[in-house]
Amino acid sequence: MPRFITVEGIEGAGKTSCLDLLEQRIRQRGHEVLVTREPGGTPLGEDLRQLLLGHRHDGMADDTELLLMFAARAEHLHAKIEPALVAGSWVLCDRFTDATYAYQGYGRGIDLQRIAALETWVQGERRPDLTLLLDLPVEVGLQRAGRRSTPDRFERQALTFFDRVRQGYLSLAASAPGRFRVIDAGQSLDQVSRQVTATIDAFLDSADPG
Ligand code: T5A
Repeated sequence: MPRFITVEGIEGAGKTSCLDLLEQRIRQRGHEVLVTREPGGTPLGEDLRQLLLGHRHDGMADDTELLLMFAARAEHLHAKIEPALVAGSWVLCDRFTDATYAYQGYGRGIDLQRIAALETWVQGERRPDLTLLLDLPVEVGLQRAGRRSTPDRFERQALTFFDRVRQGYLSLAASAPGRFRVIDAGQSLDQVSRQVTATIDAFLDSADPG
């Protein structure tokens, strides 16, 4: 049965290298893999991503931001994720609804129950089968992200915002230990890769025993 796997973490956590490694290991076991991202993943979703991350709408209301995230997600599920799973492909997604709980919920302060209501509306029963949370100190993540590009609308938030996001992710992981695997992403790339490999190999073993 195809599986839906998501990768989460604050900015600069190292999701890109983690996704590459996951894709490689899953393909080596003979599975098709679709790699995608949020917000985005479809033409409409990528347009919404520009609106969400760019600076043209810097003062956007928190609820607008939340609804645009879920609008992009509805399109993504409808046009890409669900068809891929139905066709038998595994799906690897760079961020998903845990990011909404972490950023719009814990970060912006939107009531988590309102997010949960949208989650049920947009996703029905669809939830990731496995989520890797790349956890690291906020200062380290932002320093890594900052070395690479000019800050987007989220990267301009204060350190305290990202502290709330990080703690939010850790609370989500603690509340769903069966789905989450927390990776210590503050270590060297080699050490992080070893943890990611061990995690996905164990998951693959349990997904296709024998
Ligand atoms: N968002 C998203 C919400 O608010 N709500 C939502 O519902 C969703 C879905 C998306 C933004 O949208 C927000 C969250 C985000 O702010 P994004 O571009 O998808 O933006 O996410 P970012 O986190 O901004 O992406 P980054 O590219 O910054 O993070 P990555 O992918 O985790 O970092 P990566 O892999 O590019 O690595 C960054 C740098 O660090 C180096 C890499 O080589 C790279 O240069 N690096 C390491 N260096 C040393 N040691 C290691 N272990 C390293 N790992 C990576």
